[in-house]
Amino acid sequence: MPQRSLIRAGGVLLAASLALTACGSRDSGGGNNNGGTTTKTAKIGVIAPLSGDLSALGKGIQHSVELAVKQANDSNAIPGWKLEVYAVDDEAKADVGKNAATKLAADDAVVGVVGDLNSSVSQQTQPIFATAKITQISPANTNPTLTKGADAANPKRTYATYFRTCTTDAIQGPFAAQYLLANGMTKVATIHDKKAYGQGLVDAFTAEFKKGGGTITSAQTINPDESNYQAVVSAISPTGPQAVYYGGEYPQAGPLSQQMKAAGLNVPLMGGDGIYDPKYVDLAGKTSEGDLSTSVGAPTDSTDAGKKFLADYDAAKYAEPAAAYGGYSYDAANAIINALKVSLKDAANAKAARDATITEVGKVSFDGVTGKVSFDEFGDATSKVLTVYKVTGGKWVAAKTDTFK
Ligand code: ABU
Repeated sequence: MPQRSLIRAGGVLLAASLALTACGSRDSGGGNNNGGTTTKTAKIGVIAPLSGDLSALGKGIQHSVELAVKQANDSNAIPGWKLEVYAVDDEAKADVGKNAATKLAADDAVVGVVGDLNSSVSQQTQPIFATAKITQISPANTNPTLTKGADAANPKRTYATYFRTCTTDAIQGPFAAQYLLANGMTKVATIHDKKAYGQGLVDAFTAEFKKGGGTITSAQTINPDESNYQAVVSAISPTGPQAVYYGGEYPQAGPLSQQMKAAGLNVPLMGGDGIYDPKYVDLAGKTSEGDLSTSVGAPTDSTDAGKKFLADYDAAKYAEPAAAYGGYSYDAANAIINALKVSLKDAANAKAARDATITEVGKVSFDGVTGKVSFDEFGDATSKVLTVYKVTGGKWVAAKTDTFK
């Protein structure tokens, strides 16, 4: 493993690596004689935004995978093998993600990857991992086309190597629509950032909202590279919405909420999991009180398994919090680790286990920190739990958790 990657992979692994280096050098996925016992190395990649606006989420993904790998190594979960984390930065950009995925695929020791965060980035990395026969599990991609293809009426699995532990916007958008309708909000304006996630989320929301008798008073888009949304706010204000539904992420949603309220449009902004982060409240300011989001799963601290994960994460003293996708990343890493218990058993090296790892990940079924972890025939998570959060007292507070029906 290149020294630079080890540093990126976090202090715990850096320390582990230095200890291993003291025992002798090791090749990529081959054997290493460590005090008379041969130990082979397999790597789990992390591909996520580790710098830039979304790095708060990306770092939580990275550290959660590091925690799962550390626990697996500590318990000697795969006899004869040590796992390492190889983390690369996709910067939340499709072209950067493509290069980062190519780097991971070129390392023969990589057998599975957790990421990406952004659906628009995974659209570019999926074929790279598929060609290399590397299992990819996203803890955060919610765009439905990544698993079922573009034709929702005739779903076809896109890549046998791709799985996700979170649910999709085909469920998240309608869940939000039903919540607003149930709370008497029948007139809503929509805005999205024209990216795969934002547009898909708003489309799914709109279909369910109209089906339930709601009216979309205005449908607008923004350019995510801009920060002044006055033109859009001016366009939707006269249409009298009771809420604004936003498809996109918190770096744009926070300022949008702030500018809406400053212009006198005092209605809640609601978004999906892309705005469920404390940074949204920081950016939107005090007037974000009452704003809403949905996010995948139940709140992590609402279950015993989730509480234990968060306690272990705190004890490991990572520099950044687990954030919205920590639990899903930890479960994704453990899905790969569970598969590796079978696929690495008789493998001569890590690369030789890639094919079997894909098959074994498809078969996993275990109680994770986000609930039961298993995948359907498309690679989607079988769990359909979502939560609505409301900004209350300056932070996100769970308002409703349910299984989508
Ligand atoms: N699921 C929200 C953010 C990531 C995505 O683009 O899907």
